[in-house]
Amino acid sequence: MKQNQNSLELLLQNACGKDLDGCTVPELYGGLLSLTQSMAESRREEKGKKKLYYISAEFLIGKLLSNNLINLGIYGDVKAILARHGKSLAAVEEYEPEPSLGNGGLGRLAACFLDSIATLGLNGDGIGLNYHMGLFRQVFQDNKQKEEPNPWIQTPSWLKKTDVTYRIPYRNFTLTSRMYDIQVTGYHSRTNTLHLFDLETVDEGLLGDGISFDKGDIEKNLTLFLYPDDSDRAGQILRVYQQYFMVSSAARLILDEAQAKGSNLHDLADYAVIQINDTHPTMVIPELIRLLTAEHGMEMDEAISVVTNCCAYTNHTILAEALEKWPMDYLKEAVPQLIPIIEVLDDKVRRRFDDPSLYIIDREERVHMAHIDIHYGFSVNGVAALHTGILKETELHNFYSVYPEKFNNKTNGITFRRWLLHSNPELAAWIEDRIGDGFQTDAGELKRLNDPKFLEDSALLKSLLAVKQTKKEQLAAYLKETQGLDIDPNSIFDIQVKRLHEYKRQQMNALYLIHKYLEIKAGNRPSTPITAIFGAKAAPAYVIAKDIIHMILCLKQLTEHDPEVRPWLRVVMTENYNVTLAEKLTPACDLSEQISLASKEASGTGNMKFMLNGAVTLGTEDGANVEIHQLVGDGNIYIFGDPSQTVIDRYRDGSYRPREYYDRDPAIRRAVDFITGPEMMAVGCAENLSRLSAELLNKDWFMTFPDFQAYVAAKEQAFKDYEDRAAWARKMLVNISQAGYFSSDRTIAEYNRDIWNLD
Ligand code: 26Q
Repeated sequence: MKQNQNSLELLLQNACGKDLDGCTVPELYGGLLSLTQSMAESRREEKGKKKLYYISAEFLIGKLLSNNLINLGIYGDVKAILARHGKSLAAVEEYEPEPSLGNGGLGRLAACFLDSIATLGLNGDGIGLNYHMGLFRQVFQDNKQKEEPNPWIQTPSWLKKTDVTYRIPYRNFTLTSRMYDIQVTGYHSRTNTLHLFDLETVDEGLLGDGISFDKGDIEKNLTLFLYPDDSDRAGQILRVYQQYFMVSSAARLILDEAQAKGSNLHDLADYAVIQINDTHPTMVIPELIRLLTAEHGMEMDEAISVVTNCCAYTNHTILAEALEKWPMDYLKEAVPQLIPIIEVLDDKVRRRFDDPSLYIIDREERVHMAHIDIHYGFSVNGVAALHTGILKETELHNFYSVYPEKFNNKTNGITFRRWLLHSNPELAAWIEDRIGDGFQTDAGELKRLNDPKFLEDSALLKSLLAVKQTKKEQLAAYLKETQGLDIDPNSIFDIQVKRLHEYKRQQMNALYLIHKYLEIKAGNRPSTPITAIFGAKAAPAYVIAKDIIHMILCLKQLTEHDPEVRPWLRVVMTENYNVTLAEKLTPACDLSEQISLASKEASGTGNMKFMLNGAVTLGTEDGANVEIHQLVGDGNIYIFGDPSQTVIDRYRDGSYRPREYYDRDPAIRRAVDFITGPEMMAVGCAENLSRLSAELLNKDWFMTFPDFQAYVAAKEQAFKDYEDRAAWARKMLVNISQAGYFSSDRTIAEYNRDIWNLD
């Protein structure tokens, strides 16, 4: 080890270009970056004929340095070397900018998958876009969300410019895409690549106020932003331009690589399998068909069948509004060359089936992207058992009837390297002391913790609680330092962090907090103080989501300034929730809020991260919560609320009237009235609070009222159970022991077994 450290130290010194003692944090960062890059490079191998291309509009990769050090097996050594020179690796980690190239779950999943693909030694690369600004930076002003640009590309960078360029044709002009590469290190394994395409003429000077910019000037703005606000036509068309830029570059790369390996393109499916991450990359299907026919002389029918045998589609949502349907007009304006192909694809469908729900082009001349994927791909998968079931039985039932063999489930997973080894080394060490380090590569080994010899050992349970306490203290210190937030590590940490969306029901959590606030005012104090922690960004144009943030921030202000309530209930909302913050919040959580309206959350992945870190879930029977419930059993999870079938039926018969619940239930009435009551009005903005209250009373589209009482009861039960520390620690341990199923290594092994078949 010492020998290793000595040679590593020399390498690092060389990479930094000077003695470590004299290095600043940016210099150490630069040195470590170039050292890891060259170590990763040496782990590349061209293996196997067939390659997976995971195409995604988002890769929410988070910071890379520590993850790479861990995967290369040198994290401990580097930390020790720096320490010997009086330097802190944590300071270098803090300095690294986070690439926020994703919105939420779908983007983070893509990043976890890349880690597992490399770790399992599979030949598979990611393809996406190099947005200059990641997802906006969120700041709070006057209890409201404001968006600021979030540039992340600095020198030095993990991005490597390549000499691969492609000409991308649009209706009126042609752009040149250039490929940038980021290495993807596997855990003690090979290195793969994330290819991010960019446009060199992008002009960051185009930025206006906040995150506004001139959407018309495609040549200057194409890759400027991740998902520019698409609430207007210009934004939506820009999205079409972006998607085509990504998939046309991808299609050319895939054909080039296959040909270089000896493919005659008729046998493309032996060389390439393409996983389409939601519908954002769907245009790769018509684009590949176009290239095969127009540039490689293949007959249309054959091209269609070749492409169909290469493409597999993952669905991540059943919310109708999130299913992409592009008006033909948009496509005509941006990418007219795809229109004849899409028409042929639609025509073939019409000849085969006389069911309009299966058509690609609907009566309003909109192109249903998911329908292209299902007809012209060989696999369709959902991301949790319940979700896939709903796709088969409800949302995509008509497709399932004609293509039952295409449908399959792949329950999501998370990489344990980032979400345990990196974010919670204390817990990883605690586990290793009990069952050895086999769980690092075989997550199923965690099951060995589910043993009476551990579950009944009170000293051991105490030490598990001590790890949790350490992580809570670390989080409290971090939030104090970085955001000026004051939280008490001796309180219960009740955490809901995820994108702000009505279906995820942060508003129901907020209604509970109002309820609790009023109970405390009435003298009903909890046994242990509660800290409710939120973290969430709202889409810039999503009005009600922003109103919900406003309500939470007002509640924060109220509880903070109320001496009767403050000792017992704190409400906090972390600013700019991102991967870096998630890594700090996850290990510190006691109660994990997964309270989406049943049937709406396709899977969730935060739920898995919390479980792995010994939090107990408070959730509905939705997404992967269903599988968590099955794995841990009734006693180790708090499940409440109407089941998905009840919800689906209620939507179908249109019978839900929120006002009836309001009139009937005094607790609901009291909480809803509070939103527009004098206390809230004194700290908040009447327009936002009234709009939110009216929305709940007149619409409540995601049915918070029907689940409210059950939610309050389940939460109170959880808080009560928390008091028996040994019993709670047992629940924590059962959760950790059953989390192995949610390793993305398992998920990726299943994708490979059932869909990709890489050797
Ligand atoms: C679509 C059309 C126009 C503009 C934007 C979009 C759009 C953008 C992002 C649609 C969907 C997304 C992202 C979806 C997403 O993150 N889904 C989540 O995927 C996770 C991984 O499978 C699941 O765990 C979550 O349940 C699911 O919500």
